[in-house]
Amino acid sequence: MNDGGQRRYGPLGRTLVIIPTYNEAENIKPIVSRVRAAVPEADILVADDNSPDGTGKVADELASADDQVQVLHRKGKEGLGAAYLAGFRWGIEHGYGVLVEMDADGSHQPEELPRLLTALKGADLVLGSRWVPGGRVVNWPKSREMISRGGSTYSRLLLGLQTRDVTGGYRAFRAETLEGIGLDRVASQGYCFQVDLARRAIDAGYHVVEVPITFVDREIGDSKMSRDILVEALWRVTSWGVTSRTNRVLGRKAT
Ligand SMILES: Nc1nc2c(ncn2[C@@H]2O[C@H](COP(=O)(O)OP(=O)(O)OP(=O)(O)O)[C@@H](O)[C@H]2O)c(=O)[nH]1
Ligand SMILES: [Mg+2]
Repeated sequence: MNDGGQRRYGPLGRTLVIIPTYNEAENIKPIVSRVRAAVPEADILVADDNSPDGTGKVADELASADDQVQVLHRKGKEGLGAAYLAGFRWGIEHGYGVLVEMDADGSHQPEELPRLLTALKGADLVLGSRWVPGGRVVNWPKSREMISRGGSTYSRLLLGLQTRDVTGGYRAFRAETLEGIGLDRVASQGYCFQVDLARRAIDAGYHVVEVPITFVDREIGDSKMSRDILVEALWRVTSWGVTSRTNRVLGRKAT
């Protein structure tokens, strides 16, 4: 599988952009219209966790006005990872060949999506990357940048990955890659969700490509980032690193 890109890749198939939302009532409309303008052939699935601010209702209005917009209403706040896993399953069941992850708050610019999709023609997974040449962050406080860069570096070193940005959430997957990773085993909680998906794809030998992106800090709405989420990510990544090293020493297969 990881043949340095020499393998022949099948056609991409239909694209589904999954946008998880929790209290993004003001952001959802502009982001949906930007996606529709940037990639008119792609469909959109808003995965809302019953946001108290009525995001789900706004999304329903968008969906009723546009056949290419759908809404997955979920019972309550279960975290970004669980919303994405539900969105991936929905997309695979509905026959999409490409599943895209994108935040609702404008940090991931829809206008950059065509570049990710072009790269996916010769890859199994494309990561929008802030930390490769050409990638950058705009309006992020230095403290946030330090946490994100530090988290990526720590995860890379501990898990032995070459990838520069393992925590980012702007990604395009082939459906076969998600099926091959085995979604049932992915840790769905908090920020380590992105790390877990990336490391599983890399460990399974998929061809993972990083494409530089410009990440723009959210202007409207509240961050869901918390100390608990960070602490949880830290211990999980650490335990994966220790387990995979132990397995390597003992000659066992990865879990
Ligand atoms: N469905 C669902 N979506 C969520 C949940 N938590 C976060 N999200 C969404 O996931 C995306 C990323 O969350 P953000 O709060 O922007 O996280 P972040 O980008 O690290 O933090 P800031 O941009 O600084 O606020 C946004 O579209 C959120 O609305 C959740 O529990 N359920
Ligand atoms: Mg954000």
